[in-house]
Amino acid sequence: MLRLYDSPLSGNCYKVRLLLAQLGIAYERVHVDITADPRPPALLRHNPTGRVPLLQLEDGRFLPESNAILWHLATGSRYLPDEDDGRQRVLQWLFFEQNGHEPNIAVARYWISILKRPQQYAAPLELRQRAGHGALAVMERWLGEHAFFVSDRYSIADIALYAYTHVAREGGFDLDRFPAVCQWIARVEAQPGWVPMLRTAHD
Ligand SMILES: N[C@@H](CCC(=O)N[C@@H](CS)C(=O)NCC(=O)O)C(=O)O
Repeated sequence: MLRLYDSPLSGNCYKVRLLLAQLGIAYERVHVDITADPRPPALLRHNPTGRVPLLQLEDGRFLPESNAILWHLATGSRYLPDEDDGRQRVLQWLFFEQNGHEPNIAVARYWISILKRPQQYAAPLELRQRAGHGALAVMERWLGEHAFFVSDRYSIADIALYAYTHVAREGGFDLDRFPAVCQWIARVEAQPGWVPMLRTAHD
């Protein structure tokens, strides 16, 4: 059985849980406390960054990085196009998510809602919030003309971007400024097999 090293508070882990639910794949969860320092040695052995999510495959190999895990699990399914053009566009949005979106929106949420120390991070927080609103504006422009990010079909590009967008308010982001993004969030939540994010450290 697949084994997911997982934190309930992490949007990166939620991406994987959401896709596994939609694919109907059973898995075992190993709870990791992402606020603990230093990182658990078992994690560091199998992921040089020591971060979650980390997926142990059925053959024993370990796969880190949420979007690499999404790609692996979605291959051959309806959540990743077969043809080159669609796959390249999925990659385009996965890189955007990791470069322009997650480092701003997820990190602001972590400082405000998980560590609960916004004052300590006041200066970088303002920069991340400005850049995160910029990423939401990119999404708003695209979603003003498209139902989903690739080929107007729900894919892992949507899962990757949805994970932290739908909780962006927890990072101080004003989603009301982005109506097309809010409508897309509702479309994602209407997909078959959708499951909510876990909400507490004990889930
Ligand atoms: N690029 C990585 C980021 C992973 C990441 O930042 N994981 C966080 C939880 S969302 C974590 O493990 N934080 C604890 C730490 O940095 O030690 C991915 O997409 O999987």
